[in-house]
Amino acid sequence: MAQVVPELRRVLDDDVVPLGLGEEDLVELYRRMVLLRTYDERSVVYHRQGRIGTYAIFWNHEAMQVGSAYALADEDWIFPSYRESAIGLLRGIPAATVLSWWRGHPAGWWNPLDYNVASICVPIATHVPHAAGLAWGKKLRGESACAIVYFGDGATSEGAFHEGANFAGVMRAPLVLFCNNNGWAISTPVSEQSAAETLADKAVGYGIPAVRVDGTDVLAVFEATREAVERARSGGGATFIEAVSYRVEPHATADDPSPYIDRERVEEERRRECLGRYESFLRRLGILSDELAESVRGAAAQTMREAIGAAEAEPPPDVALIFDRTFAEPPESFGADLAELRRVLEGSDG
Ligand SMILES: Cc1ncc(C[n+]2csc(CCOP(=O)(O)OP(=O)(O)O)c2C)c(N)n1
Ligand SMILES: [Mg+2]
Repeated sequence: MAQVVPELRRVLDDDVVPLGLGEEDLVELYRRMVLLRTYDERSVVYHRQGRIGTYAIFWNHEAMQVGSAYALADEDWIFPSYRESAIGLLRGIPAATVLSWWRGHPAGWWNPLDYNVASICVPIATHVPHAAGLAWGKKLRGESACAIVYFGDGATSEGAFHEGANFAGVMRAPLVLFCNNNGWAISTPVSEQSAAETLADKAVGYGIPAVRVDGTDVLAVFEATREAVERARSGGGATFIEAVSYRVEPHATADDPSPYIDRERVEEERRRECLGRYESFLRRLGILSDELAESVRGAAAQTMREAIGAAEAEPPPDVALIFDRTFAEPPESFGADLAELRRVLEGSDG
């Protein structure tokens, strides 16, 4: 029977490099974490300037996203939730595209086949069955690719999570179920979300092996995901990874966590946030110099400056888009509705 070891796996504190990772990999992991960190911090500023709408902050989630994605091959599929909105950057999706998504602009959507990255999923857990189905399809076709699906602690209470996990377990689908357990589903703590001792326990009921890992330890996340990917490719089916952290920022820019959050815990977690921890590790190993850190940060800042410029240069979408792609054969009334909408908009300043 599948069993869960409740302890969290950690690597960074031991100053050992996981087998198979060279210095170049370690620097590349750093570059990717800085890119996501910069994306996130710029997005919050961009939101404050009123240039994007509500934004789901992922500060201190970078180790989970970068470490897990680094264990994948390009043929493997990524199914992000809104918390992993920028994970496609690691697959070459332009930052301007993701910024446009948050601007609600049609330039913010991409063809998933171009990057093997599915659309960003906002409804909680509804993408878990999609990912399970895609992974099963890969297996049916005899392809070696697998899929990874990201979701939060709260998502493990949703029906779609259980349907997807059961399906992946029964079909031995090559799927990595990656649970970002950041302690909160908006204002609901994990303790009120589930009576299970750990969220990884839920995988046991579906016959899926599970592992718990320190979500702020990029190398531990990488190792756990690499094992899950190896299992998936070798016909061993799905794995559940519970990556544990603590949300130190609001759920999203529209949230005020002050009435419910544990402020002391936030301060404590901020002191051991994932990028700083990884930087210290690299410095202890003599891999990261001030010059290298500065050039990596400079490159990420430049990427974001250009991306913001490119997103803002997008012309406003035509309102006809509201009616496009809703029906294969649109009802006749749409013509009149669109004409009415144009008439109203022309009469207003918008
Ligand atoms: C099906 C569905 N129900 C409710 C919501 C509203 N909602 C948005 S985020 C959220 C909390 C999700 O928490 P968790 O799964 O832990 O993910 P996190 O935001 O912490 O990454 C909820 C309930 C939603 N988006 N979709
Ligand atoms: Mg959560």
